Amino acid sequence: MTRPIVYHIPVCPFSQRLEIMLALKGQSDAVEFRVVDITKPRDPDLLRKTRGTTALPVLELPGEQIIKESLVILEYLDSTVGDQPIRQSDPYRHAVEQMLIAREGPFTMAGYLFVMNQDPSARESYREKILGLYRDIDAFLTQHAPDGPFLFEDFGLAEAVFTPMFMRFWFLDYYEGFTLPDTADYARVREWQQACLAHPAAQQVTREEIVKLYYDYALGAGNGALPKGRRVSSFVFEPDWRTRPWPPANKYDGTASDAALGLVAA
Ligand code: GAZ
Repeated sequence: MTRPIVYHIPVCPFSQRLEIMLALKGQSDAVEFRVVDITKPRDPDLLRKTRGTTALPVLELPGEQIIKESLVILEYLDSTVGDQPIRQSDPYRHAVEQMLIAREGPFTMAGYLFVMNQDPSARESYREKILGLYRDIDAFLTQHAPDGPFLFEDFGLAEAVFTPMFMRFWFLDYYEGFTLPDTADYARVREWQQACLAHPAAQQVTREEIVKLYYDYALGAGNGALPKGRRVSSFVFEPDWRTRPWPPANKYDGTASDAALGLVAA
């Protein structure tokens, strides 16, 4: 039988959701992952299949049926791969996890805008914005899962959705000095975040990889775009991120050179 194909960017948080879910089920080989290099023009055949849209991940079923949007792909694969879904089977409990998942869009957007911000005077307002969303999640977890650490007994669907973002937000720590305040109004969400980050099914990326690859985001250039004065994206596969030095953390001082970043031979 031909396996479904996921076209993805290896370090993309949206595709890591799928990898985590498959790892939780012990079904990592049920899907074929095909890597797309977003620093290069998109393959015309894939562009035809996706009808001109470029956002990844995309799931292709045998027969060229295409499913877009990570949360939709996640639920589809959860229903069709392995013998038991990770989502809650009880309708009320599933509604609870869906309410939490409904918060991921604004949460992702807040972190994304914060890391990409180039105006030092706006930092505090981005910080306040994301802290407010963390407090909302704290209140939600305190209401529905006071004992923790997860929303239900085990790491599940909501955790698969949020964990990749918690990991991407390592770049907020590095480039913005942003961490959760050590106060009671964040205690429950901090516990959740830490348990998510530590789970063995969610170790597809490391802090070092995130910080190095997302350097261009910190300079305001997202999705494989290039900051002014640079010719090589921080998302390139070669040279491998492991061989590159840690980027400068002072994002408001302009870009380091391709050479200083280890993106080209010095
Ligand atoms: N809603 C879609 C989904 O599948 O859930 C979003 C998919 C998406 O934006 N994919 C990006 C993409 O394909 C790659 S992942 N872009 C190329 C294109 O042509 O559209 C990282 C973040 C973040 C948001 C996005 C990403 C990221 O906020 O890696 O941290 C910076 C893009 C935290």
